[in-house]
Amino acid sequence: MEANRFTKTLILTSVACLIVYYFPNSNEVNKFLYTESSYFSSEPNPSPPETESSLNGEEYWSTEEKELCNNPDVDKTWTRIDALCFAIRRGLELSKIEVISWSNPVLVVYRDMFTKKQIKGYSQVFKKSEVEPEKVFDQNGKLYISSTRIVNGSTTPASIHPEVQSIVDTANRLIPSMNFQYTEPVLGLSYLPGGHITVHHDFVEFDVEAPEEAFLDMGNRMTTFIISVEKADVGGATVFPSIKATVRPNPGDAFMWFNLLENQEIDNSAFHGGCPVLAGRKLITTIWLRSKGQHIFDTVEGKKQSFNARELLR
Ligand SMILES: O=C(O)CCC(=O)C(=O)O
Repeated sequence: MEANRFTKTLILTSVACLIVYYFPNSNEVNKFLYTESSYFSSEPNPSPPETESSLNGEEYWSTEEKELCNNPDVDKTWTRIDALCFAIRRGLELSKIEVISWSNPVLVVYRDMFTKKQIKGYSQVFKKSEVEPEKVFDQNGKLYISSTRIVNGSTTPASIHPEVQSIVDTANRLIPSMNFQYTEPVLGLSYLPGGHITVHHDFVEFDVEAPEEAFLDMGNRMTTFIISVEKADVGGATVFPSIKATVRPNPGDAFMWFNLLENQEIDNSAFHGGCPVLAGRKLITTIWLRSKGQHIFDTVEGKKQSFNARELLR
């Protein structure tokens, strides 16, 4: 019954999105308002783990968060009534954009933003990089390995790797309302089975994490932009508990959200986590866009309020 409903919804939304994606009016934002669902993904009904997991760090996941990751009855992202897909054509390039959440926080998925060549290029760069377990800050600003963040990472700076520069250039071109000039070095993260990052905020607590002056200079992590490079066979979604949404991107897709309010204070709705990978490997690359140089501040009111996804459709 549920499967039939899902199949019907998937077909309807896929057809709707395909119409919007492939027959857009020239240089116009095309909208299609769904009556039922507008989010679709190749994995909306992930299989729950077959055995009781013995995940290192499982105690940091609430039951609700774990269910959002793995239980299709709880994950209703694909039925969100306000979600919309858009097709925006800029020159000959078509952006396929799914707005999952308009505000509190903004959550937007960009389907097929990157070519297979770009994704393969990134994979090869990461393979050759020196990868180490990710660390977190303790209360005194010291880095340590924690079971809240079980993932291997490596920075892959665009200034060194033309393959990474190509990815940054594409994102900058296809999201004109965001400025990719002031970012942290592009970070690759590889999750093996058992890998995960518990729910957290990307906003940097300057006093605890004691960053260098250059870090402070660019402002805080306004936006997180994540590109899917490899998808896990089971698990490995990204959850947003405040809006009960789960993103399950395919390689070549990207997604983005705002960590700051319009007045640059922390947006407390932007908590998120990398769900446990249960089989296979997940590889993502993260770009943190800092608030310095962002033209978006020219168009918003700068109030103590969450951004609106409208700003990303300009
Ligand atoms: O792996 C994910 O899906 C999220 C990654 C993340 O939250 C982070 O790098 O801080």
